[in-house]
Amino acid sequence: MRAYYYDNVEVSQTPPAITQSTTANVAPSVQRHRGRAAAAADVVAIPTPSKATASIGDQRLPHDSGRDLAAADLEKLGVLYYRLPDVSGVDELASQRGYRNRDEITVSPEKMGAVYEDKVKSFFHEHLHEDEEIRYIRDGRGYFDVRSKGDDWVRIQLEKDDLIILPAGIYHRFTTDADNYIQAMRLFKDEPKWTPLNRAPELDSNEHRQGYVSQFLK
Ligand code: KMT
Ligand code: NI
Repeated sequence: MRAYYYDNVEVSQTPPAITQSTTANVAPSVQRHRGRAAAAADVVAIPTPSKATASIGDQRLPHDSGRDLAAADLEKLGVLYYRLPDVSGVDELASQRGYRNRDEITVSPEKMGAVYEDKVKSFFHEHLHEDEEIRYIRDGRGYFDVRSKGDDWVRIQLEKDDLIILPAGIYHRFTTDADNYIQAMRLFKDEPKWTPLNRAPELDSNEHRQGYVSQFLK
């Protein structure tokens, strides 16, 4: 696990100068399919000035501002992190919290086929849930982004044996990284309640959102 502020914070305040790059005029959808080898070059690729604040490169690139956060900082946001090299640790945590069910999801073009791109886009739409979201990474890598107290994005990079608990009511989003592959165990109590509620002013009055705000953002 590594947590850091997402680089859009600086970018949105000061639109960057256009950087010359071989990938500068290639659509993000094309860049994505180039995979990991092209990723480093794509970091500096900025399609057009007008799009500078909307989409600087691909969501699957690191977007690393270099400003790190510790696990203790995540805890202040209600986000709990565990490194569990053995699944027995997950069993223990699950029984402590009353999680009796689990399944596994693989997010990759091979596994999901034609819907992969749409799925990844929908995971990346900012949302909250009315229950905790617990994910235990079994293989591959991915990023969970959560909102800081100041409403900036904090990017949490997860890999095999990382387990994360996002509290009910926190605004977040998920994406695979440039390798386009992650396998994760999803823990749930009875019926999975993962309905994403997309960020909107109306959610300010949602009881689960209010519970989160009063416990962690005040
Ligand atoms: C979610 O809710 O965003 C997901 O389940 C994403 C895949 S699990 C790493
Ligand atoms: Ni979610």
